[in-house]
Amino acid sequence: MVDGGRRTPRLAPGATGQVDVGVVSASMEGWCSVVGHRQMGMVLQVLVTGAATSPETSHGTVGGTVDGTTTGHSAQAPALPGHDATGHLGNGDLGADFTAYDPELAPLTSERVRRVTLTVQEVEAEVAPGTWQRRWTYNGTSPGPTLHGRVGDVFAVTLVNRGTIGHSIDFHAGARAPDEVMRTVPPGASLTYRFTATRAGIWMYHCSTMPMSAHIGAGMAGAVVIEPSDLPTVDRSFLLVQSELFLGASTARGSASEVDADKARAAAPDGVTFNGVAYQYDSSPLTARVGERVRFWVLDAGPNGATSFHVVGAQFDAVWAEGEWRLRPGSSTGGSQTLSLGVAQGGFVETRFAEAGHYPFVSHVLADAERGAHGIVRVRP
Ligand SMILES: [Cu+2]
Repeated sequence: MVDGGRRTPRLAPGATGQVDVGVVSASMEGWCSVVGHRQMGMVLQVLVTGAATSPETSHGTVGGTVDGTTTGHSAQAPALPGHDATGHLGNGDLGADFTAYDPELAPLTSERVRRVTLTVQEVEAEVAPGTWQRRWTYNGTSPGPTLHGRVGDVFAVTLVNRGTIGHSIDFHAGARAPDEVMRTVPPGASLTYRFTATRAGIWMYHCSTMPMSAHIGAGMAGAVVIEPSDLPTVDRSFLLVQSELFLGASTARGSASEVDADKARAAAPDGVTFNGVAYQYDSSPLTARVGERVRFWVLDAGPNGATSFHVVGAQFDAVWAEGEWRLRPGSSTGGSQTLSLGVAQGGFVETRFAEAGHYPFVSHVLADAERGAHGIVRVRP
C-alpha cells in the first residue's frame, strides 16, 4: 500500500504485484499492509528533492486515521473506540447471545497419546461488553483450547492455517528445536508438532509469527496443563488465562477491526481479560460452596503485562508456580495473598471460602483490574 491508499492484493509467497502511483510530485511512503508488518520495518520512502511536503508531514497525515471520530464533537473529547463516554472499557452489557468462556478445567482423561487439531480461524468476537474485535484464534476461541495431560504424555498436534496470513505455534510444554515445528505456515497449509510432556506446569502455547506481540494480542495463545504427580484432588478447578486487548479503530459488531499492532508494540492495552473477554465473569460468575477446596490455575499470556492474581476476601493456603510448591497444602500456618506471574508464567493457588458471598478476583495490578481483569466467585452456603 502507498500513501493515498493504492495497493496490491495480498501476495502469496513468491508472487509479485504492481502499484501504479502515477507522477510523483511529493515525497511519499509505501508499506506492507499485513497487520504488524509495517511496524516490523516493511516500509519504503520516496523522497522528492525540493518538494514542499516533507516525509514527516505526509506520514503524519497517513497516521492520522484516529481523527475519524471527531465529526460532530462537542467540548468533550471523543470516546476511545470500544470505550464508553467516561473512558471505561465497554459499552453497556455483554450481548444476549454471549456465552462466557468455560472457566472450569476439564478432568484429566486416560489416554497417553493426545491427538489434537488446532485450526487457525479469524473470527469476530465480543471482547468486552458491547465491544468487538476480529480475533485470530486456534479453533475459534481465545484463549485456544486447554490441553490437559500428565508427565510422560505425548501430544500430536496438527496445526491447520485457515487464516488469511501466515501463522505458527510454539508449545512451551515441550522441548523441541524450533526450526521445523515452530515455522510459519502460509494460509491453507498445515504442520504436525509432536512433543512429550516431561515436566509439570501450566505452560503457554502461542503463535510465534512476527510481530508476536500482535499475534498473541490478537488472541493466539492458550494453556497446556501438565499435572504434577503429587497433585491432590480438589472440589473445583478453574483455569484463567490473563491476556491484553489492543483495539483497532472499529469495535462495532459486523465491522470490527483487527488487533492494533502499534498499541501491542507500545505495551498500551485498551483492556486486560481473564479468558479473552474483559469483565465476563462479573456477569457469569464462577461458582463454589462454602468449605469446598477450590483451585485456580492461572497463566499470564501477556503479551506484555505481568499479573498478581488475588481473590478479594480469600487467603491462599497452597501455592504452586513454575514447577514447584511454594506453599504446600496443610504444611504451615503461613498464607499467600497473590500469585505473581511474569509474562508466560503459570501456576495455581488454592483456598476454602469461609462464608457465602461474592468474592471478586482480580489482577492486583489495579489498572489492569479496572480495565477488565476482574470477575466474581459466587459462594453459596
Ligand atoms: Cu499468528
